[in-house]
Amino acid sequence: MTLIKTLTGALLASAAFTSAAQACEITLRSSDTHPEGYPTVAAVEHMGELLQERSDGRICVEVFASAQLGEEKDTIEQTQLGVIDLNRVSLGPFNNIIEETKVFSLPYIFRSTDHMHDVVDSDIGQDILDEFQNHNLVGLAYFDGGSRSFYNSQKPIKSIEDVEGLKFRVMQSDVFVDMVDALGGNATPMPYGEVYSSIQTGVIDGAENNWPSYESSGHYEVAGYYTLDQHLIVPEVLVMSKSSWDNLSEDDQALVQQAARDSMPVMRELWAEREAASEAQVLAAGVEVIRDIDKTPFIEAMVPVYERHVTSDKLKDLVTRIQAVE
Ligand code: GTR
Repeated sequence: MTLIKTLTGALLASAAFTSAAQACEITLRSSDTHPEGYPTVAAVEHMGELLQERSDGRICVEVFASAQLGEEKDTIEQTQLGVIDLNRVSLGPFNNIIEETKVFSLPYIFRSTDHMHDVVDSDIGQDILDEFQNHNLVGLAYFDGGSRSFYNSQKPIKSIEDVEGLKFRVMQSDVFVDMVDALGGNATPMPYGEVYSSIQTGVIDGAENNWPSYESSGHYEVAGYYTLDQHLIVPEVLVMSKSSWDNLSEDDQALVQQAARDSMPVMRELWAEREAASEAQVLAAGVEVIRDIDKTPFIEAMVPVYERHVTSDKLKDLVTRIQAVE
């Protein structure tokens, strides 16, 4: 009897699942380099739930976590081509494709996370999102990426002099290569997924990232010195393929846009929780964290990076507008 009940229950459950799955007329495939449970992944899943509910089950989102669809640079190309519908990525890998995104990737451009939020929530944020349209993409929403700091396997970095000669992986953007060079280190651009083994085998000495990525990638296991110089606060974005967007009716486009926007406050909350949890986990593992570093020499060293990358009037104007946000 119990077995029959269980079997019937299982059959009913699978029938319900099948009909729910069948109800999705449109399934948007979404890429993320982070694992299940990471705030960006959870935020896009939340967006999918909102979308499914508001479209009476017609539009669904399927998130492929843990770089199942590829590393960020490749998935951006695939999204431009319409092979991937949605992509949650850092702005960094867009720098070499969409010039205007550089202004949000400049070291020390944001004074704090609050400043970054105020800027991305303003018309400046919208102006940058609008630029994606010229590159076969639609910019939907901003997510948090915390502040990024250096970690390495060799020694505690206590001053700018300690950076000299260290080899750091950076995201694939010329801004970040120049940033590390300006600090006296050697920069190696490489995909995120190769960093762990590259540190382990000594190809590089370290990398730079925020607490949640440092923790979830396991980089802290191979690079146990983390210096909170906080050189970057790079917002992350959720973008959609322009061709997938164009396949939607105007009403459905509005639903997608609104659900993406509504996932932002949820993401911010999840981010704050995860930052604290990741820090606690990494500290418990015995990582040496250098907190009281003098950032002034780091900030001063960035002048040539700004000179090299902020050349057009358009970028200069964007930088002035960002700095003017209180
Ligand atoms: C993470 C970010 C990812 C990716 C990664 C990296 O903080 O969330 O999108 O850009 O850093 O360093 O490649």
